[in-house]
Amino acid sequence: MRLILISLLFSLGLGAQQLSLSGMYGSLCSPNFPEPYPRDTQLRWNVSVPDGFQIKLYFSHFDLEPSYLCEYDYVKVEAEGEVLALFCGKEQTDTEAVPAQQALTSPRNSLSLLFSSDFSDEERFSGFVAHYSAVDVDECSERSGEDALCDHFCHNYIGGYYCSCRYGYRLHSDNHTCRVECSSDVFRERSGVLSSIDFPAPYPKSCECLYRIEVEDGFRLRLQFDSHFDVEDHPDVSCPYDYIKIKAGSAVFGPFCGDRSPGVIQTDSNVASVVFHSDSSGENLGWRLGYTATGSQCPMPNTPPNALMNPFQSEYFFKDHILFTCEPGYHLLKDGGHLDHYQIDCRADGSWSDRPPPCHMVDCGSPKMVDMADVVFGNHDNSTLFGATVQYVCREGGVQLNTSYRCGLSGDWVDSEGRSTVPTCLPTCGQPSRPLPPQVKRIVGGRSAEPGFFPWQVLLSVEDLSRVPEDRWFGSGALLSQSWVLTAAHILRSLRRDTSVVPVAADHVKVFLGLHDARDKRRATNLSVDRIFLHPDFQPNNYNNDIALLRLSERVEFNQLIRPVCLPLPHTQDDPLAPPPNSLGVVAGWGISNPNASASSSPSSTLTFDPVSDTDLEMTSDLLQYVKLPVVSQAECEASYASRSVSYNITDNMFCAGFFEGGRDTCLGDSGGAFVMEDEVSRRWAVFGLVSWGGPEECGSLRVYGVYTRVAKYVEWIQSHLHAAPWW
Ligand SMILES: [Ca+2]
Ligand SMILES: [Ca+2]
Ligand SMILES: [Ca+2]
Repeated sequence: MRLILISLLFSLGLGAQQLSLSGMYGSLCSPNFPEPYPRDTQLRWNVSVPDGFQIKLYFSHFDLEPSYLCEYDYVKVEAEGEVLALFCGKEQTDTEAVPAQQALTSPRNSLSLLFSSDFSDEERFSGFVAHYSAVDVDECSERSGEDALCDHFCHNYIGGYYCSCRYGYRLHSDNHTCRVECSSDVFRERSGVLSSIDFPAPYPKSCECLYRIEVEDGFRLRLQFDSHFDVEDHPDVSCPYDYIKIKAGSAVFGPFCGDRSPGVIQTDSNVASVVFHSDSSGENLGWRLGYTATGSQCPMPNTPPNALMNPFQSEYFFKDHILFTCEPGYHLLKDGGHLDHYQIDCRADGSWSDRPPPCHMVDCGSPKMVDMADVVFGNHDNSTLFGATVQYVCREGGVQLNTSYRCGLSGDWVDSEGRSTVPTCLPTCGQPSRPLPPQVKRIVGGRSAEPGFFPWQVLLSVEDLSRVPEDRWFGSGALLSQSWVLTAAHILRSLRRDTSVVPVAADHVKVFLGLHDARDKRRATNLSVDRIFLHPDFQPNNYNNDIALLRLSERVEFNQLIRPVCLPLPHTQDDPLAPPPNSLGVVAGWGISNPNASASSSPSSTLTFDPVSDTDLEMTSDLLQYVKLPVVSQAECEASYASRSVSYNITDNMFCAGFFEGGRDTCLGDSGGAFVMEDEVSRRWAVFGLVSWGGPEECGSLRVYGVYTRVAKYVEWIQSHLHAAPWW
């Protein structure tokens, strides 16, 4: 426009002289000022300032020839081809304008001022003086809304402006748009939500977002868009500005834009990518979608009879599993073994990992055999299946703690309290298979026993290799259980010159059970010894605490000739000492004695019941003998020995038995053998004493009583070794 005007002016022969002004400020005035301006003059000032500024122009003096519509002389201010102002005269009229205090502002950084005078002046006119300066453009307030120069924040400064973005956004290289990093990590959960940034606030411009969803193989992704959907579109062209596009496997969905939600998209893939593109303009609210992953469906499995499924569902999909168990009394049979539970899994291809195994009724199998017991089945068919019952019946009149067992849920035979420990048949103690004749009173010289009278009687053969020459002797003991034998400590002590108490080696002791005729030991049961327990307080000088236990290396089977003896009740402090004076007990033995040998075999040289050495073994009888003896009062016992020598010490741990008048039978019996008494009510025999010592005169002399270890005082010690001791 300006070019056109200039060319027009030139075409009119009015070509104006041109001046350029480019300072940040300046002034200009009419030619010859303050003298009157010349006639027929056109002068143009082209004023420019740097980019980012406008020009402010005002007049400090103005006096031009007035004319109608300023046809004669005038000042015209133009910019960008437009006339900003046309001034003439000196005073404002209807047809003439003067600048007065008015300031003009250029739209941009340049303007031009044209001064024109015609051929005449009616008076003298002094002209004008104008001033200009560069002023800043506030670009930020200049445009707003969709036309705003900046996407988010606009910052004005003198000579320019710049843009910045909200937190989380980056300024695009156009220095105007704010964009955001919208490509995220991969979504791997089986469900999730994706949306455009800031949804439901307008999404950022210039976005190129990529979202990836990847779930395990075997799942299919299903996407559902919110009904609120707003992506910039175009009425005629398909999504030219902004769009969302989804790829899943080989399928592509979209592009989508506009305000209609795409709704549900079911894919056939476990992987999908969602692309969102936005251009550099527009304010649209965006989109949101939720996704879920569903696995292949597995068919409903057949439930085997008596089986239970957990969880029970109407449908099963990939990754679901079922735990199979059985109803009570059944268990799963799998590959020949029994299982409590079995799990099958729904696989990616919609098949089950395995078939459910069948449930079989629990079978407890054959009940465990128990020593001395027979198993009696509760059913005619000897069933060992769940619910079947068995009873253990002890042979040989043994006593049992638990008898009835049932095949339980777990496949074990259990008792009424659910325990699966097998019963123990405790042999009844102290019951000879053949009763002693009741009329036995005073027996001179003892009497031969019959087999089965004293089934607890054992013969001990002991070797002591610690001595040179080696020593060997015999002793007796009493069987307490299938594994334990009670005897006197002095039988099992290694014979040393000092007073130390050390047992002989266990493998140098032999035990003969069920022996009747000492000459025929082959018919007896011969067992070895596993361990020897001498009483810890045994005193070899006075035979105090003369008691010991043997543990057999294997359990002995009870029969007519081998049975245990009972123990008396434990002695407590307030009880009178047992057995009471004058009560009668029985001692059995083969009558092995050798008074001569005792002198060299023990520090307590006068004790006649010392173990007897093999070299000059002497037995009074081949067959087992027995004798009935009265218990002597403790006072008489102590007095009888005190009358002989102060060296004899009768303690409470000992008692005496025998007759005042003596007699060979009173010391019949072997060292360590049992002094037994029968309970009148239960008719059982218990061991009250162990043959310990006697003397110093020959056995059978006047007022020489046998001295016995008082077993009742050691019951607790015995019990600490035998956990199920046989009680009277
Ligand atoms: Ca004029
Ligand atoms: Ca500015
Ligand atoms: Ca857009």
